[in-house]
Amino acid sequence: LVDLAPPDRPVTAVAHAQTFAAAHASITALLHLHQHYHAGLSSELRPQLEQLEQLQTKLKQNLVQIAAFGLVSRGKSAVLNALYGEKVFQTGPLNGVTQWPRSIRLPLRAWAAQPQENLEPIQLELVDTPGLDEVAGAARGQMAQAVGQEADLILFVTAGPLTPTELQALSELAALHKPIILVLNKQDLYPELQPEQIHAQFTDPNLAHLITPAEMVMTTAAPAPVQVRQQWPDGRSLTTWETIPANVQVLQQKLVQILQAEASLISTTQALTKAQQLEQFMVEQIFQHHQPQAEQLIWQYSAGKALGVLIGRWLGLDLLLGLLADLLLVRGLSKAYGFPMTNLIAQQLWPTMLRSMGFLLCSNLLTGWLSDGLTGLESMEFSTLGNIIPALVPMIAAGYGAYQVANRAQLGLRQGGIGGPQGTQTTLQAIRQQLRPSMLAARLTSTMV
Ligand SMILES: Nc1nc2c(ncn2[C@@H]2O[C@H](COP(=O)(O)OP(=O)(O)O)[C@@H](O)[C@H]2O)c(=O)[nH]1
Ligand SMILES: [Mg+2]
Repeated sequence: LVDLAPPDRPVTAVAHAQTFAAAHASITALLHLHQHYHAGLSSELRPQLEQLEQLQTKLKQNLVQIAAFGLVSRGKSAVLNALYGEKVFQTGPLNGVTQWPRSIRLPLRAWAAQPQENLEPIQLELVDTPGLDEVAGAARGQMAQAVGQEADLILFVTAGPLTPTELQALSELAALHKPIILVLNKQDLYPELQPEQIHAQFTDPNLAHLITPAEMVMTTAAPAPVQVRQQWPDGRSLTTWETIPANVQVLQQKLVQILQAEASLISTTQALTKAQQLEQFMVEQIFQHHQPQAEQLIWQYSAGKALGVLIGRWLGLDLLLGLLADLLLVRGLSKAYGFPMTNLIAQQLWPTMLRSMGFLLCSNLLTGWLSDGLTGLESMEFSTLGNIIPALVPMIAAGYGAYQVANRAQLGLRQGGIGGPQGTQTTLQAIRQQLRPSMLAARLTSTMV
């Protein structure tokens, strides 16, 4: 099992690295499973496999993606520039300055307040996006969805009170279960605006729960120059333009504080959840593809088992032959679907196997009782019945038992990739144990359905 820091110990650099590594191992195992066992379906599964590979790379690099969202001209590009410390993204008062998503990377250490401050070895990627109202309708929705899906943390940049479009966009983003920081930019133009005022605008309870005033930060990313008139004692006056300094320090420190405590938790939770979705989709495709073959197999083995049991009864080997047939059926299904029969699946399968044997045993008792009753009747028709019924009952029991075993085996194989000690489910559970109630990531899982 993954050995992660217990919740009461402070999250250290080691714990972050371990968390990233555990999630990386989980996704690598998943990729390996599909590349090894489903090579024949690789073209059908290519898009999902590629996305898994991207997740794998991201986790290997301890990468956290921070994307700026918002309507046009709220200062998304300006906020990211100020955070980066250099003008890397184009800004401007006109619509359409930022045409498509762009990004830049920096280490979290670049944000150390003092050189001796020991920040986590985490890579940040700042992603700039066009305004949500900037690109044409459908394309906008898709682009926002795509970037939103990938980002680990969202900076939603606004200026002044929120518009209905912004509230709508925020609700949609909240449904993605991502941490959102609401950046109240252009503080120089709206000095009176308070986070509580913005929070009062939320009518969506999900949103109000996800973004509290603590997740709102005021910034002045690119203050407009103001005209200053200097009056000299002798009556002369001089008018100059002055620019107050940009201020994104509070936002930067807020991000540092969140990332120091929970960068790996935020990132890996989202990566593993995404991996599970991809896995479920792929398994569905694989099962559909192999379904006809598997159904044929189940019929063959059930019929074979019924026949074997009938013959076995004379030798007193029917239970043994029944069990053997069930085992062969399970092995056949595992091969047909291309999923390995793991110990875990086998363990989960045993009760059904035993029940299948139980059916045979009961059918033997019932047959004995029936043939005793029927041989008492002397007439011709009844003696034929007396031969057929005792033979039919165990055959039906054999077939039914095999059918149940097949069903249980299919269920186990379906969940095989996700389960197990290195499975995404196990790793996610271990990671969630590290969450403390005060964390942003804890709030995300609690809203998850
Ligand atoms: N007064 C003021 N203007 C800002 C501030 N931040 C950005 N701007 C200006 O708003 C305009 C739009 O900024 P930009 O970053 O391009 O917005 P984007 O479309 O959201 O990326 C630019 O002219 C910026 O100079 C701010 O804090 N105060
Ligand atoms: Mg921009």
